[in-house]
Amino acid sequence: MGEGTLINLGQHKGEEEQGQGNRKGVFFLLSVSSLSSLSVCSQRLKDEIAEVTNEIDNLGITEERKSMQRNKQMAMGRKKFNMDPKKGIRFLIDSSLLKNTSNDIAQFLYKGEGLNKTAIGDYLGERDDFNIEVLHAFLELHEFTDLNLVQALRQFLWSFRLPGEAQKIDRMMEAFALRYCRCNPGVFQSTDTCYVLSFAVIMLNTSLHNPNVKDKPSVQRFTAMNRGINDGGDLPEELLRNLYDSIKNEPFKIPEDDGNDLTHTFFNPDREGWLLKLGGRVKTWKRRWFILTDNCLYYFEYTTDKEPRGIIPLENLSIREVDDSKKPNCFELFISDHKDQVIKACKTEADGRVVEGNHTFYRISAPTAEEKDEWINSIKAAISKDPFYEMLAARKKKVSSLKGL
Ligand code: 4IP
Repeated sequence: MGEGTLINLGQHKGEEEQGQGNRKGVFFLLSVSSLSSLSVCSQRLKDEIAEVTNEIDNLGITEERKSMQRNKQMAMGRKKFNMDPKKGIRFLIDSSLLKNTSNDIAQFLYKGEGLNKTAIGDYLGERDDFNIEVLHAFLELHEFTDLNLVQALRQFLWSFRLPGEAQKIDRMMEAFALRYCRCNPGVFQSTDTCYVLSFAVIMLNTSLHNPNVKDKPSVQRFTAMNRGINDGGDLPEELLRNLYDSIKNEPFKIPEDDGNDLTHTFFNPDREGWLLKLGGRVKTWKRRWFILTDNCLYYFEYTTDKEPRGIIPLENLSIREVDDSKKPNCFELFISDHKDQVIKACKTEADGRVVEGNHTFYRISAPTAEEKDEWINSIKAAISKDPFYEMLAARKKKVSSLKGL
Protein backbone atom coordinates (compact mmCIF):
# COMPACT_ATOMS: atom_id res chain seq x y z
CA MET A 1 0.00 0.00 0.00
CA GLY A 2 3.08 2.22 0.02
CA GLU A 3 2.15 3.77 -3.23
CA GLY A 4 -1.34 4.08 -1.95
CA THR A 5 -3.68 6.86 -2.84
CA LEU A 6 -6.15 8.04 -0.32
CA ILE A 7 -9.65 8.46 -1.40
CA ASN A 8 -12.08 9.87 1.08
CA LEU A 9 -15.25 8.09 0.46
CA GLY A 10 -16.94 9.91 3.30
CA GLN A 11 -18.26 8.58 6.49
CA HIS A 12 -19.59 5.14 6.36
CA LYS A 13 -22.68 5.49 8.45
CA GLY A 14 -23.72 1.93 8.42
CA GLU A 15 -20.50 0.70 10.00
CA GLU A 16 -20.83 3.10 12.94
CA GLU A 17 -24.40 2.14 13.50
CA GLN A 18 -23.46 -1.47 13.47
CA GLY A 19 -20.66 -0.71 15.95
CA GLN A 20 -18.01 -1.98 13.67
CA GLY A 21 -15.80 1.03 14.17
CA ASN A 22 -15.84 4.43 15.88
CA ARG A 23 -13.88 6.34 13.32
CA LYS A 24 -15.00 9.82 12.38
CA GLY A 25 -14.26 9.24 8.71
CA VAL A 26 -13.47 6.18 6.91
CA PHE A 27 -10.84 6.34 4.28
CA PHE A 28 -10.33 3.69 1.79
CA LEU A 29 -6.97 3.37 0.46
CA LEU A 30 -6.98 2.01 -3.00
CA SER A 31 -3.84 0.80 -4.52
CA VAL A 32 -2.89 1.67 -8.10
CA SER A 33 -3.71 -1.88 -9.06
CA SER A 34 -7.22 -1.46 -7.65
CA LEU A 35 -7.59 1.75 -9.58
CA SER A 36 -6.36 0.27 -12.77
CA SER A 37 -8.73 -2.67 -12.36
CA LEU A 38 -11.52 -0.11 -11.95
CA SER A 39 -10.56 1.62 -15.14
CA VAL A 40 -10.37 -1.77 -16.92
CA CYS A 41 -13.86 -2.43 -15.63
CA SER A 42 -15.17 0.86 -16.89
CA GLN A 43 -13.50 0.27 -20.27
CA ARG A 44 -15.08 -3.16 -20.49
CA LEU A 45 -18.40 -1.60 -19.62
CA LYS A 46 -17.91 1.01 -22.33
CA ASP A 47 -16.98 -1.69 -24.83
CA GLU A 48 -19.99 -3.70 -23.90
CA ILE A 49 -22.25 -0.66 -24.27
CA ALA A 50 -20.69 0.07 -27.67
CA GLU A 51 -21.19 -3.54 -28.68
CA VAL A 52 -24.83 -3.58 -27.63
CA THR A 53 -25.45 -0.22 -29.34
CA ASN A 54 -23.84 -1.61 -32.44
CA GLU A 55 -25.94 -4.72 -32.25
CA ILE A 56 -29.10 -2.64 -31.88
CA ASP A 57 -28.09 -0.54 -34.89
CA ASN A 58 -27.32 -3.65 -36.88
CA LEU A 59 -30.58 -5.15 -35.78
CA GLY A 60 -32.34 -2.15 -37.37
CA ILE A 61 -30.44 -2.61 -40.61
CA THR A 62 -31.03 -6.37 -40.63
CA GLU A 63 -34.71 -5.86 -39.94
CA GLU A 64 -34.86 -3.30 -42.71
CA ARG A 65 -33.02 -5.63 -45.04
CA LYS A 66 -35.27 -8.50 -44.07
CA SER A 67 -38.40 -6.50 -44.74
CA MET A 68 -36.98 -5.33 -48.09
CA GLN A 69 -36.27 -8.94 -48.95
CA ARG A 70 -39.80 -9.92 -47.95
CA ASN A 71 -41.30 -7.16 -50.06
CA LYS A 72 -39.21 -8.26 -52.99
CA GLN A 73 -40.31 -11.85 -52.60
CA MET A 74 -43.90 -10.77 -52.19
CA ALA A 75 -43.74 -8.81 -55.43
CA MET A 76 -42.17 -11.81 -57.13
CA GLY A 77 -44.91 -14.06 -55.74
CA ARG A 78 -47.60 -11.73 -57.07
CA LYS A 79 -45.99 -11.73 -60.49
CA LYS A 80 -45.77 -15.50 -60.47
CA PHE A 81 -49.39 -15.69 -59.36
CA ASN A 82 -50.48 -13.49 -62.26
CA MET A 83 -48.72 -15.78 -64.71
CA ASP A 84 -49.63 -19.07 -63.06
CA PRO A 85 -51.85 -18.77 -59.96
CA LYS A 86 -51.01 -22.18 -58.49
CA LYS A 87 -47.27 -21.72 -58.85
CA GLY A 88 -47.52 -18.24 -57.35
CA ILE A 89 -49.36 -19.51 -54.28
CA ARG A 90 -46.83 -22.35 -53.87
CA PHE A 91 -43.97 -19.87 -54.07
CA LEU A 92 -45.52 -17.61 -51.43
CA ILE A 93 -46.12 -20.55 -49.11
CA ASP A 94 -42.57 -21.85 -49.59
CA SER A 95 -41.24 -18.36 -48.85
CA SER A 96 -43.33 -18.30 -45.63
CA LEU A 97 -45.23 -15.27 -46.88
CA LEU A 98 -48.51 -17.09 -46.90
CA LYS A 99 -49.87 -19.85 -44.68
CA ASN A 100 -51.05 -22.97 -46.42
CA THR A 101 -54.62 -22.57 -45.22
CA SER A 102 -57.72 -21.81 -47.23
CA ASN A 103 -58.47 -18.81 -44.99
CA ASP A 104 -55.07 -17.22 -45.47
CA ILE A 105 -55.10 -17.72 -49.23
CA ALA A 106 -58.67 -16.42 -49.44
CA GLN A 107 -57.62 -13.28 -47.53
CA PHE A 108 -54.74 -12.79 -49.93
CA LEU A 109 -57.04 -13.10 -52.95
CA TYR A 110 -59.74 -10.96 -51.39
CA LYS A 111 -57.26 -8.15 -50.72
CA GLY A 112 -56.06 -8.70 -54.26
CA GLU A 113 -53.19 -6.22 -53.97
CA GLY A 114 -51.23 -6.31 -57.24
CA LEU A 115 -53.10 -9.38 -58.40
CA ASN A 116 -54.56 -9.84 -61.82
CA LYS A 117 -58.31 -10.44 -61.51
CA THR A 118 -58.30 -13.04 -64.27
CA ALA A 119 -55.73 -15.04 -62.34
CA ILE A 120 -57.85 -14.75 -59.17
CA GLY A 121 -60.86 -16.02 -61.13
CA ASP A 122 -58.87 -18.90 -62.56
CA TYR A 123 -57.60 -19.97 -59.15
CA LEU A 124 -61.00 -19.73 -57.48
CA GLY A 125 -62.69 -21.64 -60.29
CA GLU A 126 -60.34 -24.66 -60.12
CA ARG A 127 -61.88 -28.04 -59.42
CA ASP A 128 -59.45 -29.20 -56.69
CA ASP A 129 -61.02 -29.72 -53.30
CA PHE A 130 -58.58 -27.24 -51.79
CA ASN A 131 -59.40 -24.53 -54.34
CA ILE A 132 -63.10 -25.07 -53.66
CA GLU A 133 -62.36 -24.63 -49.96
CA VAL A 134 -60.55 -21.37 -50.77
CA LEU A 135 -63.50 -20.28 -52.91
CA HIS A 136 -65.87 -20.75 -49.99
CA ALA A 137 -63.51 -18.97 -47.60
CA PHE A 138 -63.28 -16.15 -50.18
CA LEU A 139 -67.05 -15.87 -50.19
CA GLU A 140 -67.16 -15.80 -46.40
CA LEU A 141 -65.17 -12.56 -46.67
CA HIS A 142 -67.93 -11.00 -48.75
CA GLU A 143 -70.68 -9.46 -46.67
CA PHE A 144 -74.01 -9.60 -48.52
CA THR A 145 -76.40 -9.10 -45.61
CA ASP A 146 -79.26 -6.74 -46.55
CA LEU A 147 -77.95 -6.26 -50.09
CA ASN A 148 -80.30 -7.03 -52.94
CA LEU A 149 -79.13 -9.62 -55.44
CA VAL A 150 -77.83 -7.04 -57.92
CA GLN A 151 -75.85 -5.21 -55.26
CA ALA A 152 -74.33 -8.47 -54.05
CA LEU A 153 -73.51 -9.55 -57.60
CA ARG A 154 -71.85 -6.21 -58.28
CA GLN A 155 -69.62 -6.71 -55.27
CA PHE A 156 -68.85 -10.31 -56.12
CA LEU A 157 -68.20 -9.83 -59.85
CA TRP A 158 -65.87 -6.94 -59.11
CA SER A 159 -63.60 -8.99 -56.86
CA PHE A 160 -62.20 -11.18 -59.69
CA ARG A 161 -62.82 -11.81 -63.34
CA LEU A 162 -65.32 -14.56 -64.12
CA PRO A 163 -63.48 -17.23 -66.13
CA GLY A 164 -64.82 -18.30 -69.53
CA GLU A 165 -65.09 -21.98 -68.70
CA ALA A 166 -68.63 -23.13 -67.95
CA GLN A 167 -67.70 -25.51 -65.11
CA LYS A 168 -65.70 -22.82 -63.35
CA ILE A 169 -68.52 -20.30 -63.64
CA ASP A 170 -70.92 -22.91 -62.33
CA ARG A 171 -68.84 -23.56 -59.21
CA MET A 172 -68.37 -19.88 -58.50
CA MET A 173 -72.00 -18.95 -58.98
CA GLU A 174 -73.05 -21.89 -56.83
CA ALA A 175 -70.77 -20.67 -54.03
CA PHE A 176 -72.11 -17.15 -54.49
CA ALA A 177 -75.74 -18.30 -54.26
CA LEU A 178 -74.97 -20.31 -51.14
CA ARG A 179 -73.36 -17.34 -49.40
CA TYR A 180 -76.05 -14.91 -50.51
CA CYS A 181 -78.80 -17.14 -49.16
CA ARG A 182 -76.93 -17.55 -45.88
CA CYS A 183 -76.56 -13.80 -45.51
CA ASN A 184 -80.20 -13.21 -46.46
CA PRO A 185 -82.31 -16.10 -45.20
CA GLY A 186 -85.89 -16.12 -46.39
CA VAL A 187 -85.39 -14.10 -49.59
CA PHE A 188 -85.33 -17.19 -51.82
CA GLN A 189 -86.86 -20.61 -51.35
CA SER A 190 -83.57 -22.29 -52.22
CA THR A 191 -80.00 -21.71 -53.36
CA ASP A 192 -81.06 -22.92 -56.82
CA THR A 193 -83.54 -20.06 -57.13
CA CYS A 194 -80.79 -17.60 -56.23
CA TYR A 195 -78.43 -19.28 -58.72
CA VAL A 196 -80.96 -19.17 -61.57
CA LEU A 197 -81.92 -15.57 -60.88
CA SER A 198 -78.26 -14.53 -60.69
CA PHE A 199 -77.77 -15.83 -64.22
CA ALA A 200 -80.95 -14.19 -65.40
CA VAL A 201 -79.58 -10.90 -64.05
CA ILE A 202 -76.17 -11.37 -65.68
CA MET A 203 -77.83 -12.16 -69.01
CA LEU A 204 -80.13 -9.21 -68.62
CA ASN A 205 -77.08 -7.04 -68.16
CA THR A 206 -75.66 -8.29 -71.49
CA SER A 207 -78.97 -7.89 -73.32
CA LEU A 208 -79.50 -4.35 -72.06
CA HIS A 209 -75.98 -3.05 -72.47
CA ASN A 210 -74.33 -4.96 -75.30
CA PRO A 211 -74.76 -2.87 -78.48
CA ASN A 212 -74.80 -6.09 -80.53
CA VAL A 213 -78.05 -7.14 -78.93
CA LYS A 214 -80.74 -5.28 -80.78
CA ASP A 215 -83.78 -6.75 -79.06
CA LYS A 216 -83.76 -5.24 -75.56
CA PRO A 217 -86.01 -7.08 -73.08
CA SER A 218 -88.64 -5.03 -71.29
CA VAL A 219 -89.29 -5.33 -67.55
CA GLN A 220 -92.44 -7.30 -68.35
CA ARG A 221 -90.45 -9.79 -70.37
CA PHE A 222 -87.88 -10.08 -67.62
CA THR A 223 -90.51 -10.79 -64.95
CA ALA A 224 -92.32 -13.21 -67.27
CA MET A 225 -89.05 -15.05 -67.99
CA ASN A 226 -88.51 -15.58 -64.29
CA ARG A 227 -91.96 -16.86 -63.50
CA GLY A 228 -92.05 -19.98 -61.38
CA ILE A 229 -88.35 -20.02 -60.53
CA ASN A 230 -88.87 -19.84 -56.75
CA ASP A 231 -89.18 -23.60 -56.36
CA GLY A 232 -92.29 -23.53 -58.50
CA GLY A 233 -93.65 -20.30 -57.02
CA ASP A 234 -93.21 -16.74 -58.25
CA LEU A 235 -90.84 -14.23 -56.76
CA PRO A 236 -92.37 -10.91 -55.67
CA GLU A 237 -92.79 -8.73 -58.75
CA GLU A 238 -91.36 -5.75 -56.91
CA LEU A 239 -88.13 -7.63 -56.26
CA LEU A 240 -87.75 -8.48 -59.97
CA ARG A 241 -88.60 -4.92 -61.01
CA ASN A 242 -85.99 -3.52 -58.64
CA LEU A 243 -83.34 -5.85 -60.03
CA TYR A 244 -84.31 -4.91 -63.59
CA ASP A 245 -84.16 -1.16 -62.87
CA SER A 246 -80.87 -1.45 -61.08
CA ILE A 247 -79.22 -3.23 -64.02
CA LYS A 248 -80.84 -0.93 -66.55
CA ASN A 249 -79.59 2.17 -64.75
CA GLU A 250 -76.11 0.87 -64.14
CA PRO A 251 -74.44 -2.03 -65.94
CA PHE A 252 -72.16 -4.39 -64.06
CA LYS A 253 -68.63 -3.15 -63.78
CA ILE A 254 -66.45 -6.01 -64.92
CA PRO A 255 -62.80 -5.77 -63.95
CA GLU A 256 -60.44 -4.99 -66.78
CA ASP A 257 -57.16 -6.72 -66.75
CA ASP A 258 -53.97 -5.01 -65.94
CA GLY A 259 -51.16 -5.96 -68.23
CA ASN A 260 -50.81 -9.13 -70.16
CA ASP A 261 -54.47 -9.82 -70.54
CA LEU A 262 -54.45 -10.77 -74.21
CA THR A 263 -51.38 -12.94 -73.92
CA HIS A 264 -53.21 -14.81 -71.21
CA THR A 265 -56.27 -15.21 -73.41
CA PHE A 266 -54.21 -16.76 -76.16
CA PHE A 267 -52.68 -19.45 -73.98
CA ASN A 268 -55.39 -21.97 -74.69
CA PRO A 269 -57.03 -21.23 -78.00
CA ASP A 270 -59.78 -23.41 -79.45
CA ARG A 271 -57.94 -23.35 -82.79
CA GLU A 272 -55.13 -21.42 -84.46
CA GLY A 273 -53.49 -21.37 -87.88
CA TRP A 274 -52.71 -19.47 -91.07
CA LEU A 275 -55.66 -18.38 -93.19
CA LEU A 276 -56.22 -15.87 -95.98
CA LYS A 277 -58.63 -13.04 -95.29
CA LEU A 278 -60.32 -10.74 -97.78
CA GLY A 279 -60.24 -7.00 -96.98
CA GLY A 280 -63.36 -5.02 -96.09
CA ARG A 281 -63.60 -2.02 -98.41
CA VAL A 282 -60.47 -2.86 -100.39
CA LYS A 283 -60.74 -6.47 -101.48
CA THR A 284 -57.17 -7.66 -101.03
CA TRP A 285 -56.29 -11.10 -99.66
CA LYS A 286 -53.97 -11.05 -96.68
CA ARG A 287 -52.31 -14.03 -95.03
CA ARG A 288 -53.02 -13.76 -91.31
CA TRP A 289 -52.43 -15.93 -88.24
CA PHE A 290 -55.87 -16.64 -86.77
CA ILE A 291 -56.65 -17.56 -83.17
CA LEU A 292 -60.09 -18.69 -82.08
CA THR A 293 -60.68 -18.26 -78.37
CA ASP A 294 -63.27 -16.94 -75.92
CA ASN A 295 -65.88 -16.71 -78.66
CA CYS A 296 -63.72 -14.31 -80.67
CA LEU A 297 -61.60 -14.64 -83.76
CA TYR A 298 -58.32 -12.74 -83.56
CA TYR A 299 -55.92 -12.27 -86.44
CA PHE A 300 -52.25 -11.33 -86.36
CA GLU A 301 -49.69 -10.45 -88.94
CA TYR A 302 -47.06 -12.73 -87.36
CA THR A 303 -47.45 -15.65 -85.00
CA THR A 304 -45.24 -13.90 -82.46
CA ASP A 305 -47.20 -10.63 -82.41
CA LYS A 306 -48.60 -9.74 -79.00
CA GLU A 307 -51.29 -7.42 -80.31
CA PRO A 308 -53.78 -8.63 -82.91
CA ARG A 309 -54.41 -6.67 -86.11
CA GLY A 310 -58.08 -7.40 -85.77
CA ILE A 311 -60.69 -8.89 -83.46
CA ILE A 312 -64.02 -10.32 -84.61
CA PRO A 313 -66.44 -11.14 -81.76
CA LEU A 314 -68.49 -14.11 -82.95
CA GLU A 315 -71.60 -13.31 -80.94
CA ASN A 316 -74.59 -13.00 -83.29
CA LEU A 317 -72.60 -14.13 -86.34
CA SER A 318 -73.30 -17.07 -88.60
CA ILE A 319 -70.90 -19.10 -90.70
CA ARG A 320 -71.26 -20.76 -94.11
CA GLU A 321 -69.15 -22.34 -96.82
CA VAL A 322 -68.81 -20.28 -100.00
CA ASP A 323 -67.22 -20.63 -103.42
CA ASP A 324 -64.81 -17.97 -104.48
CA SER A 325 -63.55 -17.61 -108.02
CA LYS A 326 -60.05 -16.68 -106.82
CA LYS A 327 -59.40 -18.73 -103.67
CA PRO A 328 -60.15 -22.31 -102.67
CA ASN A 329 -61.68 -23.64 -99.41
CA CYS A 330 -63.58 -20.50 -98.50
CA PHE A 331 -66.02 -19.78 -95.73
CA GLU A 332 -67.73 -16.61 -94.59
CA LEU A 333 -68.81 -15.03 -91.36
CA PHE A 334 -71.95 -12.97 -91.74
CA ILE A 335 -75.00 -11.63 -89.90
CA SER A 336 -77.98 -13.69 -90.93
CA ASP A 337 -81.04 -11.58 -91.88
CA HIS A 338 -78.96 -8.40 -91.95
CA LYS A 339 -76.72 -8.88 -94.91
CA ASP A 340 -75.82 -5.20 -95.34
CA GLN A 341 -75.12 -4.50 -91.68
CA VAL A 342 -71.49 -3.88 -90.78
CA ILE A 343 -70.19 -6.55 -88.43
CA LYS A 344 -69.05 -5.28 -85.02
CA ALA A 345 -65.31 -5.82 -85.08
CA CYS A 346 -62.12 -3.86 -84.66
CA LYS A 347 -58.99 -3.63 -86.76
CA THR A 348 -55.68 -1.80 -86.77
CA GLU A 349 -55.04 0.77 -89.47
CA ALA A 350 -51.65 1.05 -91.20
CA ASP A 351 -50.81 3.97 -88.88
CA GLY A 352 -51.55 1.86 -85.79
CA ARG A 353 -54.94 3.35 -84.90
CA VAL A 354 -57.55 0.87 -83.76
CA VAL A 355 -60.83 1.48 -85.57
CA GLU A 356 -64.09 -0.33 -86.25
CA GLY A 357 -64.01 -2.79 -89.12
CA ASN A 358 -65.83 -2.26 -92.41
CA HIS A 359 -66.91 -5.79 -93.21
CA THR A 360 -70.47 -6.81 -93.93
CA PHE A 361 -68.99 -10.31 -94.20
CA TYR A 362 -65.57 -11.83 -93.53
CA ARG A 363 -64.47 -14.13 -96.33
CA ILE A 364 -61.69 -16.48 -95.35
CA SER A 365 -59.76 -19.11 -97.31
CA ALA A 366 -58.16 -22.13 -95.64
CA PRO A 367 -55.06 -23.89 -97.03
CA THR A 368 -56.87 -27.25 -97.40
CA ALA A 369 -60.43 -28.56 -97.50
CA GLU A 370 -59.86 -30.41 -94.19
CA GLU A 371 -58.69 -27.27 -92.46
CA LYS A 372 -61.67 -25.39 -93.84
CA ASP A 373 -64.00 -28.01 -92.30
CA GLU A 374 -62.12 -27.92 -89.01
CA TRP A 375 -62.32 -24.14 -88.82
CA ILE A 376 -66.01 -24.15 -89.66
CA ASN A 377 -66.72 -26.76 -86.99
CA SER A 378 -64.68 -25.00 -84.34
CA ILE A 379 -66.24 -21.63 -85.09
CA LYS A 380 -69.73 -23.16 -85.09
CA ALA A 381 -69.03 -24.76 -81.72
CA ALA A 382 -67.72 -21.45 -80.34
CA ILE A 383 -70.77 -19.55 -81.59
CA SER A 384 -73.30 -21.98 -80.19
CA LYS A 385 -71.43 -22.52 -76.93
CA ASP A 386 -72.96 -20.28 -74.35
CA PRO A 387 -71.98 -21.39 -70.88
CA PHE A 388 -74.58 -19.23 -69.22
CA TYR A 389 -77.43 -20.75 -71.17
CA GLU A 390 -76.10 -24.28 -70.80
CA MET A 391 -75.78 -24.05 -67.06
CA LEU A 392 -78.95 -22.19 -66.59
CA ALA A 393 -80.83 -24.83 -68.54
CA ALA A 394 -79.28 -27.55 -66.35
CA ARG A 395 -80.17 -25.73 -63.15
CA LYS A 396 -83.70 -24.95 -64.29
CA LYS A 397 -84.13 -28.61 -65.07
CA LYS A 398 -82.95 -29.45 -61.57
CA VAL A 399 -85.35 -26.95 -60.02
CA SER A 400 -88.30 -28.29 -62.00
CA SER A 401 -87.42 -31.91 -61.17
CA LEU A 402 -87.32 -30.94 -57.48
CA LYS A 403 -90.69 -29.32 -57.91
CA GLY A 404 -92.02 -32.58 -59.30
CA LEU A 405 -90.92 -34.48 -56.17
C1 4IP B 1 -56.43 -3.80 -96.51
O1 4IP B 1 -55.95 -3.82 -97.83
C2 4IP B 1 -56.14 -5.13 -95.85
O2 4IP B 1 -56.75 -6.19 -96.57
C3 4IP B 1 -56.68 -5.07 -94.44
O3 4IP B 1 -56.43 -6.29 -93.80
C4 4IP B 1 -58.17 -4.80 -94.45
O4 4IP B 1 -58.58 -4.60 -93.10
C5 4IP B 1 -58.49 -3.54 -95.16
O5 4IP B 1 -59.90 -3.45 -95.19
C6 4IP B 1 -57.93 -3.55 -96.58
O6 4IP B 1 -58.17 -2.30 -97.17
P1 4IP B 1 -54.52 -3.15 -98.16
O7 4IP B 1 -53.53 -3.62 -97.14
O8 4IP B 1 -54.25 -3.67 -99.53
O9 4IP B 1 -54.80 -1.69 -98.10
P2 4IP B 1 -55.36 -6.37 -92.59
O10 4IP B 1 -55.90 -5.47 -91.51
O11 4IP B 1 -55.42 -7.81 -92.17
O12 4IP B 1 -54.08 -5.93 -93.13
P3 4IP B 1 -59.37 -5.64 -92.21
O13 4IP B 1 -60.56 -4.93 -91.69
O14 4IP B 1 -59.77 -6.81 -93.05
O15 4IP B 1 -58.41 -6.00 -91.14
P4 4IP B 1 -60.64 -2.04 -95.17
O16 4IP B 1 -62.03 -2.36 -94.78
O17 4IP B 1 -59.92 -1.18 -94.15
O18 4IP B 1 -60.51 -1.55 -96.53
